[in-house]
Amino acid sequence: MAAGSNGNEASAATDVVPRSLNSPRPIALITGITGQDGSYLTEYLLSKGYEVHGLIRRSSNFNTQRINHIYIDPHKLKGSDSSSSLSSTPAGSRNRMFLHYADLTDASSLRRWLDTILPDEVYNLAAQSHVAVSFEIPDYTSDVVATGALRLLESVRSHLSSFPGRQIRYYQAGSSEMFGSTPPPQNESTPFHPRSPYAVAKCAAHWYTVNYREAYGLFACNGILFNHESPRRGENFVTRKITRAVGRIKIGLQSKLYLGNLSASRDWGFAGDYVEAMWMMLQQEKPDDYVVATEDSHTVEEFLEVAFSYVGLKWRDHVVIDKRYFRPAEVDNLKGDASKAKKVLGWKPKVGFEELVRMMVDEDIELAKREKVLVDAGYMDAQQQP
Ligand code: NDP
Ligand code: GDR
Repeated sequence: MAAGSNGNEASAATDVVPRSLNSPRPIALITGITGQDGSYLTEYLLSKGYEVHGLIRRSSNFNTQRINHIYIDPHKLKGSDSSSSLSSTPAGSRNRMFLHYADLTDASSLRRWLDTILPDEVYNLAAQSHVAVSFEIPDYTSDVVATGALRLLESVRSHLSSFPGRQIRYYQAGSSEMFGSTPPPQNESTPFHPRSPYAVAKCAAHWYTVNYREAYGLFACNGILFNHESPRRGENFVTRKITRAVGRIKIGLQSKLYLGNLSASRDWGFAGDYVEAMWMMLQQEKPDDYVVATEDSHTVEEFLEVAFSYVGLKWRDHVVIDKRYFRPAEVDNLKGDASKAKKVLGWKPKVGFEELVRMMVDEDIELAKREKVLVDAGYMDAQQQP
């Protein structure tokens, strides 16, 4: 794996772990393992005793920051033979997370890793997941989000037909964005009315998943997840953009925060809670689709109020509205009805809205303090973010 901070590059290409068909552990394959949800899901599955394989895409920069803390570099394990990466080595037996290069735009790579890893569960989390960016790169977004899901489903189907007797349980990362302009509360029977190329592509992925379930009997589930956030959230989503700014303003590294539409409402939960629901869906007797949400909704302005006031600041002193952050079509109001997930899966969120905001601000204050040390020592410009 590519590890940024300690300078190690444990090449994904060497994480080759041929699996025996009678592995004692359940095996999961995750696309999008380097993303917010991928990192929490990996931690969760490892805690349950799984062997976890992640598909990562090639990047000109290291893209594994969110999972570096989990990775065990086989070269550093005592007694390991660094020339070998097979699971029979001490390194392989102690390390239960493995990374492999693949891409949702490359069907052959998906099929190859399925055939090699022989997973019991496949979680399709990979996506070009930024709604606003999907208006800029609609073709690519559709290729990864919609056709990418189809490529993976088809790879699973053809893999299973080549390995009679094997079973795979498949999770598709669906989104509340699919409901778009349909008014809340939204549940599994609410009609979709997507408002962006991203949301349209997620609708296609949703229906591909339903179709493979109905046509081929695949154990395939759609999780229709409402917004979920954490200190690992990408920095250009509004919640993290706000909490990063709060941290940096509080520590004196910036003074303004440029935002778009403050009146949109979202049902924001904690990502760590939501990955548990993904796993629970795949443990049921029958495959099905589930809405996962807190059932509590707040505007962007309310998020600002809680985040800034938590550290004694007034958001109106710092926020500047910038038209560039408005979208060609907006989703105004999302609030989920997760009663099916609560009843059937026994799932419920543990972290509420204000606790989530405070958790994110706390982490970003600490991050800003570390940045300040670098700025004061002349190693970093205040405008620059590492
Ligand atoms: P992130 O944007 O944090 O992570 C996306 C992941 O997909 C990253 O690992 C990224 O790799 C990977 N990826 C992107 N393009 C490709 C590609 N072409 N091939 C392979 N991998 C690729 O998203 P989240 O973790 O927040 O979300 C996970 C999934 O859930 C996504 O599908 C998202 O659309 C969906 N979702 C998210 C919600 C949320 O509120 N977070 C709500 C509902 C659905 P890299 O690190 O290299 O960029
Ligand atoms: P969303 O999340 O579009 O709901 O998609 P995002 O945080 O990007 O936007 C939420 C709302 O905030 C408004 N907004 C801004 N958004 C961003 N990114 N930047 C700004 O400066 C800004 N100012 C205001 C937006 O207009 C919007 O109304 C997320 C992603 O994780 C998707 O992948 C996922 O499917 C959905 O959540 C559920």
